[in-house]
Order: sequence, then C-alpha cells, then structure tokens
Amino acid sequence: MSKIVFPKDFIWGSATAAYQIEGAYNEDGKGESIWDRFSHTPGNVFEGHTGDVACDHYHRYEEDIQLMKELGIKSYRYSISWPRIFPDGKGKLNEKGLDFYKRLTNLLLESGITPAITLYHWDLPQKLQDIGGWTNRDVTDYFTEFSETIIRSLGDVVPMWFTINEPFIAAFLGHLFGIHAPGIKDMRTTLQVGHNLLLSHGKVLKLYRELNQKGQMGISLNLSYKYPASDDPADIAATNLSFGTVGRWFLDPLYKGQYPEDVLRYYENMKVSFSYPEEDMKLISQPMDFLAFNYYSSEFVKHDDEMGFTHIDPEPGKFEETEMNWLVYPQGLYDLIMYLDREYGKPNIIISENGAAYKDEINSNGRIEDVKRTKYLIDHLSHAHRAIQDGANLKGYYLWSLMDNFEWSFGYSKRFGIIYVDHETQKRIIKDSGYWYKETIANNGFDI
Ligand code: GCO
Repeated sequence: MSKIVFPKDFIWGSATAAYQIEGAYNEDGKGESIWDRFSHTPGNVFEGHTGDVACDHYHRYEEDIQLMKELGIKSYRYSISWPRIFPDGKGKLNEKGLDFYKRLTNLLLESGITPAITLYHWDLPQKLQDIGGWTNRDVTDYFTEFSETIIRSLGDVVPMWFTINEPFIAAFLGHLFGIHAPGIKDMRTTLQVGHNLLLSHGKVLKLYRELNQKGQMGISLNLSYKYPASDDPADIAATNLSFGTVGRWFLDPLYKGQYPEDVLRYYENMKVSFSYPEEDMKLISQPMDFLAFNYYSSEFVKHDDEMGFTHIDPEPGKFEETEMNWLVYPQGLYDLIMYLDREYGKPNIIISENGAAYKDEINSNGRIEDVKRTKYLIDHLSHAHRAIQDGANLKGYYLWSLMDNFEWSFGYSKRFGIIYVDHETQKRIIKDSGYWYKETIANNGFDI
C-alpha cells in the first residue's frame, strides 16, 4: 500500500450546472432558455425528460449545501442561469433570480465552502436565440452585460470564475450534430458560434480585470488525450488532426492568439469558412489565471478517408467503459496534463470536471455501493497526483457531479453523482463513492 498525499492547498471540489439541477424552470420571473425549448420539443431528450424540476435544487439548495458540508467539500462549482437574471437575455434585470444566487453563495460561505462560478453552462436565453443566438456578435455584448451584473453582485466574495463551459460542446453538439440545444446542424454556424464563445470569454476576462477583481478567472474546455490506434503514419496524422479540432482549436487562440493552421486548412478543404475581425484575437488571448478542463475519457484515433479521422476502440473489451460508453482511461489524464504543461507554458491547471456514470442501485441496506465509481476516482486522482509530482501546476479538482442530475439529451438515465437522487421523491442518499471522497478530502489524499 502506498499513500498519495496532495499539496497543502489543493482544492477539493464538486461541480454542477444550473439547468441540470435547479428545476423551477418558470418560477420567480425566470425566462425561457434554449434548453427549456429544446427539452420541451418532442424527440430531443431521452423519454421526453426535461429540466423543469430536475433536482429541485432551486428549492432544496439548503439541504444540498448541508450535504456538501457533511462531505467536507472545499469548493463548489455551480453555474448561473442567465435567463433567471435577464429573462429576455438583456434589458430588465430580474431581482428575484439574482437573489437566489446571493442566498446560495452566502450560505456556501457560511458553510466554509468556497464558491466557484461558471458564467455560461449552456442555458442561453431563448429570446437571444430568436435573434441568432451565438452567431450574432451582439450576443457577446449581452453576455458581457450579464456577466458584469453577476461580477458586481458576487465578485467580492467569489474567488473563482469560469467564463464558458466547454465551447466545443456548445458549438458542435448544439450547432453541427444538433443533439444539444438549439439543435442546429450547420458547420459554418458551428465555427462562428465557437469563435463568438471564445470572444465572449475574452470580453468578460477584460471586464473582470477592469473591475479590479481580486479573484481568478479562466475558461473550462472539454479535453481528452488522443492516441493513434496504430503506428501507421496516417493514424498518427489523424490523431493530431483529431486533437486539433477539439483541443488546439480552442487552446491556440487562447494561448497563441491564432487558430491552428492545419485545422484551418482542414475546414477550408471542407469548404467551410468563417470570418472575424483580427483584433478579436487580442481579447481571446489575454492571460488567464488558470486553464480549466473537463476530463472523462480518451480516444484512439484512426485515419478516415472522408472525415480525416475517426475514433475506434482498438482492442474491444480491453478497457472498461462507463454507462456513457466512454473508455475508462486514467493514463490519459496524466498525459493530457503533461501535454498542456509542455505546450502552453506551464499554466495553472484546474480539473473542472471528472467523474463517471454507472448504473447505481440502492441495496437492501439502503446503501449505494458504487465500487466502480470509487475505483474510477482513485485511478484518475492517482494520475493527477503523478502529474503534480512531475511538475505540473495542477491546483484543484472538481468532481462531476455532486448529485445525479439531468444529463442533457440522456435525461435522467445517466447517474454521475456521488449523491444519489431519487428523481420521483427528490430523496438524496450519499453513495459509497461520496463517503470515499469525504475521507479523501479529510486526509488530503488516500491509500492505494
Ligand atoms: C459536460 C458538462 C456536464 C456533463 C458532464 C457529463 O462536460 O458535458 O459540463 O454538464 O453533464 O460532462 O457528461
């Protein structure tokens, strides 16, 4: 047995997002979001599930904070529902919506839990979608105005800020594959949206500096590590391209002020182009306080004649898969952190999400013995720890998720929580993985 001990100030957190847990979708003056519209449209979400009630966190946040306290969670990452604050996306402020986040944030602070806010976790006000959503540059200004309201209200007490959650997913799943809100399928739109999300990040970061804030701000990307499925040079090139479209496409603008040439060429060959004023890159590439990413899995990449690359499982059955059919590949977390450390100038790194969906069942003793999830966490945190030992500036870890919640197009069919939620009764039960996390936090590490 060996002991894994994390640095003294390591941030042990857990994460959620507004639409996935809050419910109260039309209460206290909240406006409609694109996820309300999308989930209310038949055929979009598993068995017609919606976030109308979700975990009813809007009404049960006190109980949920009590649970976090019991687990000893040091920091809680949550997102702000934009249409709760500005029902029309801009213009008239809804004080009741803002009050909710003030109450939530104050109770976290009283409970000794550091608040960490995500400003955009995908629930764009529908009214703004009606004028083109993220394809409309004006929306980047409305987002900045919304963010200013939140920063002015909570900036003094919230030390950690994530501007945009997963611009790739918001752009591609929402505007190319059409499986997330707003359900569009168009490549040019997708690239424009991706760019405007980066631009929004830049505008809000500039604002944060101008408002003389004392906390830290960064962006949260979805990243995985990519491995060639064979040593065939075509597969190796495909691997580079695959990471290019998801990873470098966002990382390079943020750190180098330019889109990667090879990926630009790839899109040009597909006859998709988009344009932006050159000065956008100045905003996008301002220094961040940290780089955050969400890590779940990694992929093996093979050359594909039509698309350039495709993902395969090179040895089916060799690696475990989660309920999402994502390969369990903790080594990828280490490789990814070291890659970012090398390629992007040793940034401060936050793992803003990591976790796994498994089929959880309550046993006859009323317990949820989610052994696989605990193993997943141990393996990933071990690799994260190894990266710290090898010199990476990894500062914190937010487990996805605090509780079972609305998993986007999968509805409530996937459980990611360390707290079980009975979606009929809203009863919460801490899973065994939750107790394991509690002990890990208390000991600042664990035995393996
Ligand atoms: C994301 C989102 C989360 C998801 C989680 C599991 O990374 O897709 O930030 O909202 O629920 O990742 O898929």
